Amino acid sequence: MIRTLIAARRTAGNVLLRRGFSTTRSTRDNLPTTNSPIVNRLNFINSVTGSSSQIPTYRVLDGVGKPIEGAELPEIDKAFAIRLYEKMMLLPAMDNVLYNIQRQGKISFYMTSHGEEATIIGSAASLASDDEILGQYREMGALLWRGFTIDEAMAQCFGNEDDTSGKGRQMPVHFGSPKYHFHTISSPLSTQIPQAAGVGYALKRDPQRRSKNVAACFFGEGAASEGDFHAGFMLASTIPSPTLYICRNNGFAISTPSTEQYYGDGIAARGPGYGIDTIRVDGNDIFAVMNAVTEARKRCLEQGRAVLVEAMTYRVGHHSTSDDSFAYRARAEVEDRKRIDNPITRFRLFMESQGWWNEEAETELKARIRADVMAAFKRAEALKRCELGELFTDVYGGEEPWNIKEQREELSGLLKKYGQVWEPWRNELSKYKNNGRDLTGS
Ligand SMILES: Cc1ncc(C[n+]2csc(CCOP(=O)(O)OP(=O)(O)O)c2C)c(N)n1
Ligand SMILES: [Mg+2]
Repeated sequence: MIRTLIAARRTAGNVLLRRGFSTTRSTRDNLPTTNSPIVNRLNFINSVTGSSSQIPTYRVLDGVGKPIEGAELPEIDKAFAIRLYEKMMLLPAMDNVLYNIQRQGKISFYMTSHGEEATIIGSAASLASDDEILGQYREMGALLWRGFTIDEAMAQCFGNEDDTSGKGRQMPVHFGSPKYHFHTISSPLSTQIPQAAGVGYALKRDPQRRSKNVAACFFGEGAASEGDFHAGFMLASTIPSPTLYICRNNGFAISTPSTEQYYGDGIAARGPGYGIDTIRVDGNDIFAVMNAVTEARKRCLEQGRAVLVEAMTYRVGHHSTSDDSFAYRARAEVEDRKRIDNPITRFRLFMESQGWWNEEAETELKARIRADVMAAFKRAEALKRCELGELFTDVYGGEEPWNIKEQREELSGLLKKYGQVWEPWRNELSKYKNNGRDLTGS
């Protein structure tokens, strides 16, 4: 059968040649649906670099904050450097307090950014303040960079009446802010990845924002194992949009190390598969992150296409307050990473080498930040929750549907019956503004 087919093809080729065609399909240098060159050797590939080496990691500052030979520093002055450093330092200060508050049972949950300060602040500082951010959950620093206050962050975590993110209806760290173009975090992993491709496309279609804004999407290397990663990349690749994907590769997805998360060359190797410009960067080097994100953003806008940045870092903290990471990794490994590759220390050493920072400034900053965070915590703790009836608002636009009405009436009935006579309910009601009277009517 095969021999017959080959013979038929040869005959067809000869016929074409005899009719004056200079080439046949089998002798052209590529096939009709691809520009791939024809070769005569079996060449299996398993690397996007062309050799079998891994994609390199871009770096500007070495482990002790010294610029590496030939690397370009971002153009920043002392004031901007101090702003970066202050925000990097604010993150662990807030993380430590909020983590402990959760341990005291005052908030239900928390997630820290320990170890990822350079990736988060460096990226945020390289975006325009009105670029749309779609985060995963560890990106509180991007909001703080844009002007979200410590009070606002505390209010969200406490779910109190000042919570501008969601009136206390979301879990802690599920921030959102239309004012700061920060789309509300949602717990199911990777949903933000296809959504970002859509946001990028909407930006491209808007004459006011076309070539001006990108959709910046943060996700973890673990989230990249979800189907939505591929759906999102497919969308951004085939329906081009200025979507800037920033993967925080911190080595863990809760207890699953990245070595069990993929067999290929990290997340970066997937970008070229989708025809997406890609770079891998040292995520503990704030200057490398800034240069990479600045260039990636420029490409997004100039080409109207997605770009991928994979920031290599290490999750120093536990995954969340629901995790004890020493159950699956050695304490010594974490201590080593904290010491050797600390993104904050690296940047501080650079600042000191420029004469922009010293011990005195460090002591003053730490004391000021600590006082600010503690004061915000006290204020947040003293505030009540929103009115209980807010539980039912903002679910749908337009007229309230019957099912929401029915649920409100049911709760209202139960509260009238048991709200004051049963102690757990009485205690709980006292935490709401007006003690739930908007529903009980008394
Ligand atoms: C669809 C879905 N599956 C599982 C989870 C549970 N979960 C929450 S965070 C997480 C790990 C994510 O790891 P990664 O994306 O690397 O982010 P990191 O926590 O390291 O920042 C998992 C499995 C979830 N929230 N959603
Ligand atoms: Mg991770």
